[in-house]
Amino acid sequence: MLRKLFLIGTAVITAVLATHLLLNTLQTAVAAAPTNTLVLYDGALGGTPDTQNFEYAAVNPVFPFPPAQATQTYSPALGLTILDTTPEISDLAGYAITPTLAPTLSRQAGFRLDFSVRINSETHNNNNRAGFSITMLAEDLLGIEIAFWENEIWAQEGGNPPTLFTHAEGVVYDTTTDIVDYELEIVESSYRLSANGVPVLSGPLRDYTAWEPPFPFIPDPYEQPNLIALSDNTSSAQGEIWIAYAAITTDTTPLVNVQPVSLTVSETVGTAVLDVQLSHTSTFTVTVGYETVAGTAVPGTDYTPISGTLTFTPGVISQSVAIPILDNTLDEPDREFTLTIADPTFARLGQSSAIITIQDDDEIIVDPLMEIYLPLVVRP
Ligand SMILES: [Ca+2]
Ligand SMILES: [Ca+2]
Ligand SMILES: [Ca+2]
Ligand SMILES: [Ca+2]
Repeated sequence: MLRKLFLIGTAVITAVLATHLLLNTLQTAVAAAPTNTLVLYDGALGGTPDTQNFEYAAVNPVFPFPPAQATQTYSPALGLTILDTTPEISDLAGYAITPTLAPTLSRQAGFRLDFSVRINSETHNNNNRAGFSITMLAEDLLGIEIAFWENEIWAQEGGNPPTLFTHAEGVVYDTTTDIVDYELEIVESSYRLSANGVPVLSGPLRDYTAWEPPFPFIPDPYEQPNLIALSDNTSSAQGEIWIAYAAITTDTTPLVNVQPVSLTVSETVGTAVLDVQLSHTSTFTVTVGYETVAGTAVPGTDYTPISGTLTFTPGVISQSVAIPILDNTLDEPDREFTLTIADPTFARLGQSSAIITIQDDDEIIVDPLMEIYLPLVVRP
């Protein structure tokens, strides 16, 4: 029944379970980070995560609520924090991002949690539980909870009971041998986890909001927007977890741009070639639609209209679009039309249109002799 309790809304929890929670109320921002990256914990800087941008809580939720025996210990020699919930399996303990520091986690813009962790030991008495979990929820509460065992990393199922919080997709992985640099990225309706730069697990985001706290006075973490938590959040598992680093980066999806913004070609050119480029490569497959839009240039007369979808597999950063330009022999003004891109997936629109100007190359050649003998020809 008390299978999952959580570590957020600490003010509320404190008021209710003050004697059972260890809270650090002083938060210290860490050193300046890149513009869209917030370092939540860097063990190299010293101290436990709650001395940086996390809050810590530990609780034994089993009546009569004895003090939690879980510990967090900073190891100067290792430069990391050891979270140990092995003394009492029913203890819950771990970290959640300080709510006032949480950035908006937009699925459309994408976001990624980088974390460096070693599962030194983990045991569980329930196939659907793990002694260490990463929980990350977007602003709209869709997200993913990733469970860590010694020999497997797997996703918690969402939806409604009885499938809610059951063992979903997973990958065999040895989490125990060393610190592993993980990246958990969420874009649109998907998550992707990589370990030391290698993709290991991916799947759809889940909705965990159907979970309800066992007591009405306990806040529901799965209703907490922009949640990032690293914890043993179950009474059915325990572990010793080494936590070295965690950082959240927002706006991870690339911008997709048409280049150049304007292009002038002769009507004899054959094809006008433009590039559609990503601002950086993606670990997801990016798609974007494109089409030509008539201006003073007439489709079918001045150019052949085209439309379609470009696909950028992971690692691909640029694609060409070739538009047939139609030649003629008419002396005419320059004409223009537009190439537009729209409806990107796993990317955001940047420069979304380019103007193509078709230059005329024809002149009417007036033969002065024709003016003289033409009348002679047509008149009897
Ligand atoms: Ca709920
Ligand atoms: Ca536990
Ligand atoms: Ca021509
Ligand atoms: Ca012409």
